[in-house]
Amino acid sequence: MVEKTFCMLKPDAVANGHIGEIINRFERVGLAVERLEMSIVSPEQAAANYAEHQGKPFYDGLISYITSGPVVKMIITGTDAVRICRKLMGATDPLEATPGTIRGDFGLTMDANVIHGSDSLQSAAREIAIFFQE
Ligand code: IDP
Ligand code: MG
Repeated sequence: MVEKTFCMLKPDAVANGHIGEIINRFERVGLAVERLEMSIVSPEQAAANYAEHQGKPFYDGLISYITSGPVVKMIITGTDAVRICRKLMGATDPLEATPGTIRGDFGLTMDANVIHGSDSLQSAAREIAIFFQE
């Protein structure tokens, strides 16, 4: 099924100059970038995006990290876009992420793990609304 998903290159990916290389990975499998914007995530957007993690030990650090510098927000479209994006991203912890995945190739720690991607169609719709007011 043709789907839309939300992906965000996190502040470390932007600061380290990996925007182009990461976007290329989505394009080369045949997914399309439908919308793209660089911005700073507001505290309200961060809290809404990570609502499921509120109260966890890493939550405060996660919110300060995701709001710490520019990110690149994207709507990615294509067949099975949600699951294909998650596959290209790799495991949450770069220590577990396979080489060849985005987190495996560009990340070292769970605190700065390069990229966010919606984990379901429902999350994608919710996150697109948070970040693109669609
Ligand atoms: P996901 O990004 O692969 O969907 P989630 O479990 O939804 O992973 O966690 C959201 C984000 O919170 C992760 O990408 C990571 O940046 C951060 N995070 C998750 N678990 C930990 C942890 O145990 N320590 C530090 N940061 C964490
Ligand atoms: Mg998640």
